[in-house]
Amino acid sequence: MSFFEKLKQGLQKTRKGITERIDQVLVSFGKIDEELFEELEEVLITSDVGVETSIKIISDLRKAVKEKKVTNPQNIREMLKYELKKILNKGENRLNISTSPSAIIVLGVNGVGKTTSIGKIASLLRKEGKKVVIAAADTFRAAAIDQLEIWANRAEVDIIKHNEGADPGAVVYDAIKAAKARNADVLICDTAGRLHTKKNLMEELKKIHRIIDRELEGADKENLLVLDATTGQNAISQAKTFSEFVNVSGIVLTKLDGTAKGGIVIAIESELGIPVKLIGVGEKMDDLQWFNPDEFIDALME
Ligand SMILES: Nc1nc2c(ncn2[C@@H]2O[C@H](COP(=O)(O)OP(=O)(O)O)[C@@H](O)[C@H]2O)c(=O)[nH]1
Ligand SMILES: [Mg+2]
Repeated sequence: MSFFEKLKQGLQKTRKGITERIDQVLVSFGKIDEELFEELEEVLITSDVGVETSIKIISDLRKAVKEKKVTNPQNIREMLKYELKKILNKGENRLNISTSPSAIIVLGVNGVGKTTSIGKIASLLRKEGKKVVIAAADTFRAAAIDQLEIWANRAEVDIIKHNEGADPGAVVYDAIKAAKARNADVLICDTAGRLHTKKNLMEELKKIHRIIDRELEGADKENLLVLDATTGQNAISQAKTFSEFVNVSGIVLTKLDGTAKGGIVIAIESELGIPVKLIGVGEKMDDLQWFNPDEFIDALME
């Protein structure tokens, strides 16, 4: 199956939730009037696009329809696609990891898909010819280390681990040493999603950053926050919380295959101003894809 077909399949629920409903609206109107715009706006809002963003998209659409003197509702489809692409094409969606080594720190609450995404990212990067080292810095549970090791083996990359309960900073320190010694291109750090308190968690993340900044001075660094698309607006508030403590450089949005409200991608980009860099559309190794806004909208609305 091609990359694009896979994306389309992964977005099947959202295609039903957004695209089919948009098409139903468009066929049910004989002419373009205010009510049509309102119904389109409602489809977007109820698909987690976010209220403000939905209003902005429809307002731009309304202007474009007026300017171009469009009268047939069927012509709105392409125009709406254009508006959706426009709102998504604002940030840099590619990872900034051009130095060797560079570092990727993966953050997020428990269960969103950090560990599995790390395996998938490692595999994507390895296939691009990069040498990857993974740091098992979620030392909170032994199972987390074992799980990461399984994914590292699947991705055929190296992993540096300590025992359960070890200092995550020490794991990262050792992993940096290993990355340098092995001439690795990218170091990817797993982190704990839950500690005894939020304060502990944030202190630990800051410590990991300090070690990377000191030991990998001048290296490119990505702080990828993993969010679960099925949690909707809750994902937005998680992003806001993490952003208070660390500078999140990109989002990995997982489980898009599990929601009809994939509009959350648009809300994240426009409300948070943080670019989505990868999207997850399933549990298998090749189910995590680089996020390309134009392809995403094409797959959603083709
Ligand atoms: N359907 C689906 N499941 C996913 C996706 N990404 C992760 N998962 C599942 O989410 C669960 C939690 O993932 P895990 O990486 O352990 O989360 P962590 O606690 O953040 O490290 C696992 O069962 C994953 O297979 C995705 O894109 N789609
Ligand atoms: Mg984990």
